[in-house]
Amino acid sequence: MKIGISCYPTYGGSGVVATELGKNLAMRGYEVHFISYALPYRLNEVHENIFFHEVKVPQYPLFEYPPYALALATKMADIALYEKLDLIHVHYAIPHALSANIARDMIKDSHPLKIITTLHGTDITLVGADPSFMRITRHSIEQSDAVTAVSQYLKNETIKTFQPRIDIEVIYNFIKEIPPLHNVCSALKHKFAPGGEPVLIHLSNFRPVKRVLDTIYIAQAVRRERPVRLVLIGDGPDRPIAEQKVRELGMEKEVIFLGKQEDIYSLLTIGDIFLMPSQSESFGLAALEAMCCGLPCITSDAGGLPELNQEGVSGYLAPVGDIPKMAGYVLQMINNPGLRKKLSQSAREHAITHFHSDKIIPQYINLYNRVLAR
Ligand code: GMT
Repeated sequence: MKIGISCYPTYGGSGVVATELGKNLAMRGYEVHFISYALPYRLNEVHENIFFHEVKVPQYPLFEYPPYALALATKMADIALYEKLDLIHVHYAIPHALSANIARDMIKDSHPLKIITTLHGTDITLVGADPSFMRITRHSIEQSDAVTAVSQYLKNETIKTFQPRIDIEVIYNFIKEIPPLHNVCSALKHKFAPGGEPVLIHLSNFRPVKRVLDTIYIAQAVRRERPVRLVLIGDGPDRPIAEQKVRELGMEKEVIFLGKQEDIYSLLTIGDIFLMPSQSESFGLAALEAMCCGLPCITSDAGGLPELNQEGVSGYLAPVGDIPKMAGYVLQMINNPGLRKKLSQSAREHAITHFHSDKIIPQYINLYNRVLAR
């Protein structure tokens, strides 16, 4: 089977899922063609079944807004025709699903092309629900041959917002590998927490929806009782205000900003507890990655997070913005190392049992086969 994959290549969950899915499919013998404006950030290995096609948008003085969706549609049609793609799997509805629709239309007399659309989160809850994009998002979803959502919550939101005339299947995010736990980067851990302080970790693209400031307030509340370190991985619009807040609170020694990083699995192993206090989260891939590195997670109870984070098994949940409750959970674990260790083991087991790629990827393959057999 030949599969096209389109996604945002930048630092973010939808691109990570698309890229890891493509890499896994290639390992299983499928030919995979990534189509995007840049090399996806985790597409960092060579494989005989993986190809990358860059979309270039010509600049022209008339184009105040360069028409990426059109250049993408043209590239998708070209690749589908010349490489004989069976299907194109797009991640994040806007604009990928629309571009795929246009591509399929352009080549329909010479080559059949099926479209699978995976909805990831803000393509439904924020961007797609905006009146400027609502009708085109519904249209793109309905014109797909199959649609998946990364949680039951996101499926429900999609139905509530768009009432699309197409079924939506839930296929959860997955973990690609199980890192060995003894591989802790101990030199790094010692550098960040020289006195053996517990290390809290947060990883995100620092958009307002992630509530990065809450992680700082949690660390501030915890340090009133116990010394602690907070390591922040990632970058984005809220980083400057987060840095400013840390200076205002005089916590420069306790809060470490690492910026964007590639080797997430190694970095996660230096942590003791993972924080995800998001305002909204359709699934929470970063928390899943943390769990499989043995980090209990303290998350908000927003969106699809309760489908991932199981209270008392993989960590704890609290209402959005409830800093005292989240800080209380951190202290509970810090003060009771036996509890933290037990949660560390059960979080990892939970991640591996329910969200391993061997369980999730076959669900996508099964969907591809069903769509192609229609
Ligand atoms: O919807 C977004 O914010 C974009 C997307 C991304 O590219 O970062 O994140 C979403 O997709 C991930 C992968 O499916 C999910 O694990 C994240 O929960 C989800 N983010 C939100 O819903 C905020």
